[in-house]
Amino acid sequence: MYTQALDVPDIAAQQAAPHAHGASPAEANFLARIARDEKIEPQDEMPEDYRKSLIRQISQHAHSEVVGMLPEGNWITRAPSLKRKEILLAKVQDEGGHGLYLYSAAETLGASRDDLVDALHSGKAKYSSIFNYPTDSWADIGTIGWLVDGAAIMNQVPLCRCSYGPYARAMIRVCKEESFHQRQGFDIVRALCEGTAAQKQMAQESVNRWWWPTLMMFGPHDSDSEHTGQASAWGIKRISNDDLRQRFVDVTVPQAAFLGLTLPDALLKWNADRGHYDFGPIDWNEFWRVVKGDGPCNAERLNDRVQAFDDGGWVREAAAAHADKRARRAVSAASVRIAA
Ligand code: BYC
Repeated sequence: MYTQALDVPDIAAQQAAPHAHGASPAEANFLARIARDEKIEPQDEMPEDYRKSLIRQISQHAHSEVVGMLPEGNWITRAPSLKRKEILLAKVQDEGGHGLYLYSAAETLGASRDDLVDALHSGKAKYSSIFNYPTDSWADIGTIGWLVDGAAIMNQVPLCRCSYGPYARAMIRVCKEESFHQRQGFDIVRALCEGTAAQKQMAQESVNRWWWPTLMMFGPHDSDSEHTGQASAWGIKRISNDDLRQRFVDVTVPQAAFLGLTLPDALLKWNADRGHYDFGPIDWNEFWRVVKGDGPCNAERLNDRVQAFDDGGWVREAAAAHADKRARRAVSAASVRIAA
């Protein structure tokens, strides 16, 4: 259900034209390319603000993938069977891989990996609010896969069509892997719902905790979203925060019904006039508190990330020494060939 390509409206084509008015020839050319839905590649001319905005979004996305390994990593040693452990290990490794593709995509825009990582470690850069909540039970691993990865796919499928080539291409592979993640999560929740009453209760309790934070993943309402207008005009954002959130609610409600679970929102109700589910208000105070560093696990997540980075220092040193040795060997082999 999450993997199918979304019917994406061409926001860029609709919005780029007005911005071309009064633009320099270089900007007008850039906007015309966006309107034609051409991919912008690293060597192409691009407005400085476009480059900066992409570095902001892509690096925060990379940080989210890497920090996102922590809540689930917490359960690798406690997975209930060898099969579940293998699947979870593979999923967490995938998230690390997504972080690496995304840091590489940001580097194509001239960003330095060290600067990006420093920004995360110093608390300057954001990462997704969702990873600042604790994983208290095994059911949380299922809920993260089902809801959190489900929300991530909803947001990321349109990014496969984003105007910046390296980001769009990275997203294609990421979405394929996220689709497996979503299914494994759904499978965990389904197994719990088909199990004992206590197991089903564990699933329900987990969904009660994760539902609202998952809806917050899509970001502030469109009316409060600082970047949506410009990001849409540049073809980075194809669907707005509120529209993605609504699509997510619409596909998830029937899934919860299939599982026999209740979503914790008394105002959740099908609205035949709109052709969508209505849902209750989001607690934006909680959202901004968590985004600004005061969520249940913000401090723990950053400490763990910094610790993991420091612990991996010897690997980076060894890899650099190995690359240096290979480079020196290649130079001496080339000079032997020239001499011969
Ligand atoms: N959490 O103007 P807005 C995953 C910030 S990884 C924190 O709407 P924009 C997974 C926003 O950055 C999923 N901050 O921004 C991994 C901005 O602040 P700055 C991660 C948030 O960029 C492992 C300010 O609020 N996905 O799923 O137009 C295991 C104003 O917002 C959040 C991505 O990163 C938030 N939830 O739209 C399992 C996708 N929401 O930057 C799963 C790529 C908003 O001005 N990113 N903010 O300081 C995007 O699509 C967009 O950046 C967003 C926000 C929709 C997130």
